[in-house]
Amino acid sequence: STESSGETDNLLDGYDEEQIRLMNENCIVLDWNDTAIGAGTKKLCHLMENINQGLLHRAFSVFLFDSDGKLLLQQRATEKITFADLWTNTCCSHPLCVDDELGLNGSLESKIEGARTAAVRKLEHELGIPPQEVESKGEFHFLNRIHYMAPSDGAWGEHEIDYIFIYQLRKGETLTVEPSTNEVRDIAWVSQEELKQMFADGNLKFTPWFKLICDNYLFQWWNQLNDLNKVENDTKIHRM
Ligand code: DMA
Ligand code: MN
Repeated sequence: STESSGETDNLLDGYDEEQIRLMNENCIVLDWNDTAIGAGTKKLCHLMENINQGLLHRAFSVFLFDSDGKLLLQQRATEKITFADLWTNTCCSHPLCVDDELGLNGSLESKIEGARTAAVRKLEHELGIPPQEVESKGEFHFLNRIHYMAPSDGAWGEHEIDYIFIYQLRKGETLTVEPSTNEVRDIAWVSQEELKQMFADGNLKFTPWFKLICDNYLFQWWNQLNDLNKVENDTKIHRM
């Protein structure tokens, strides 16, 4: 069902109007093999009471690197309903139940292409990066899929199969980045050392999926940025 139940209507009281509106987007509901089995609103998919009964949806995470190997991070806006104010990777969101994001023939290739289309859409929406720059100045690499669950505050949380992408800017290219204040509070371009210093700073807080990906994969990938073909296109779903 895509309708909200009466008992959960008041859960959104007091939040930002734009973020409440986005809770009506239709996420892709999945079985544990990443097959689309229906649609569910973003609100429905992010309520722990549904997640605790197994509700799972599709997501993507982009790690965007400049040609010097610096990673673009964002601090989520205070307006976000889940994981507000936390530092995280460049951009995360959900492919929606629309033709060009669903992966229409059900193959992994078409699902990756759908997630990539959603990534281009949200790089513009959250960070103001023009799609034509994304398409012309660098390349996406699909790394793998990570299945994880993480509670946020109160009633909200995540339970996703997350398509992980590295985007690499080509030598000499730069991107226009103009963050939307409703989505992003701050940004930073960091080296591996600078990110490790951020992790060591007790005043900074990070999203659970970003920590998970950093602890298990990111630094290995980061050391292979010039030779990603050895690590990309892993078809396995990694359960964490
Ligand atoms: C959801 O990200 C996706 C992952 C991988 C956590 P999000 O909460 O930033 O989604 P949105 O930007 O659509 O609110
Ligand atoms: Mn989600």
